Amino acid sequence: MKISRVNLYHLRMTLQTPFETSFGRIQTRDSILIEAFEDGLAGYGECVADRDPGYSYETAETAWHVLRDFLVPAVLGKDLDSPAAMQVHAKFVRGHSMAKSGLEMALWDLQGKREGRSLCEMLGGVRTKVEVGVSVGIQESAQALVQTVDGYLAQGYSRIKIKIKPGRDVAEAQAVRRAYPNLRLQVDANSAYSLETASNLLPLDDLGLLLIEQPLAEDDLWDHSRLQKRFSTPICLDESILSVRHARQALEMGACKIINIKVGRVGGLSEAIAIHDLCQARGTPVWCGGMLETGVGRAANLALASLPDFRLPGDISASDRYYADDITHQRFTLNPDSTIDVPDGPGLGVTIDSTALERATLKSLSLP
Ligand code: OSB
Ligand code: MG
Repeated sequence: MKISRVNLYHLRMTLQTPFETSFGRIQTRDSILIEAFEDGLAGYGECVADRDPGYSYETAETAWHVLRDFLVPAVLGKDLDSPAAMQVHAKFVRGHSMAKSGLEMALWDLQGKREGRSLCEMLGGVRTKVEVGVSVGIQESAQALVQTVDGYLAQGYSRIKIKIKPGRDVAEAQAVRRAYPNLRLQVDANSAYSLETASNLLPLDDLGLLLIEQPLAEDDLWDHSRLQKRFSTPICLDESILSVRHARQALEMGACKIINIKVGRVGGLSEAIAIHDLCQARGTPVWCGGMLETGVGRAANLALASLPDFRLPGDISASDRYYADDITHQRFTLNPDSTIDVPDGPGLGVTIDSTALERATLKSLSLP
């Protein structure tokens, strides 16, 4: 394929409810929509960098800069054998995984549309629907948390993840466990602890959690390996795994027993598949994380989660959990068995609602 033009849209969308994690509380979500053209056909990708550098050092502004000044110029007019070939031209850019990932995604969508194949089919997916759960932000109190969880269970979600931070952890998890003895439950600390302060989390080991996600710093595989020895609950890494090399080293070190794969964090669908394949070969389960995506990124996550080693429910909730005014015509809805259907149309299988896109756009740019 050969890309002749790329449009960038910096979006800001209002969340249905504020979302609070150990790194802050947000009411709106930024992202960049990437629209790549070949012969009048457009492919779409989502860059999940947010306004603030809380989860990652990338922001919508750094990603805009890197896309505009480096990544898009590096692929315009180049002959690309495959969407993944874009990574060869992007190699001179160190890091900036979310920027790279959004561009690669647009090429997958374009190729799928050209060939009339769904992303699920292109990636080797084996399921027509995938199990999903909800990631619940930090609430006012443990009691409010149980009430919020209640609401999601009533909607049909059968796996709950709760966000924790120091001082808002064990009591919260115990309260949810007491209310729902058999619920599939997991926690996510988003790097809020050190090896020392993580001792406070030891009571979590008695709650039968599916996993404890990213307790320690993102650049600290070694201390995660020490911590895992103290817990029988599997540690799952999110922020720490930026590539298939990190995944291999984490597994060899015993730093985790489960890996959360996010397309944006690892630099694109091709790297996500490489991590999936490595984990599958080593008998390690993976699951698909979420970044509060719009319908574009959500479609990609559903396709990815249809691969065989995605053995735990993903953070891929229904569209209405996130935005009232999404940018795709398609709305993803929850089936009664806590699954969401994998899109089967060409490429991502979604179309852009240009009116909603216009409402969400802060600025746009056409290249060259
Ligand atoms: O750590 O998994 C995370 C959202 C933004 C940044 C980081 C995370 C999250 C979530 C939300 O947990 C998952 C979702 O998209 O529903
Ligand atoms: Mg996480």
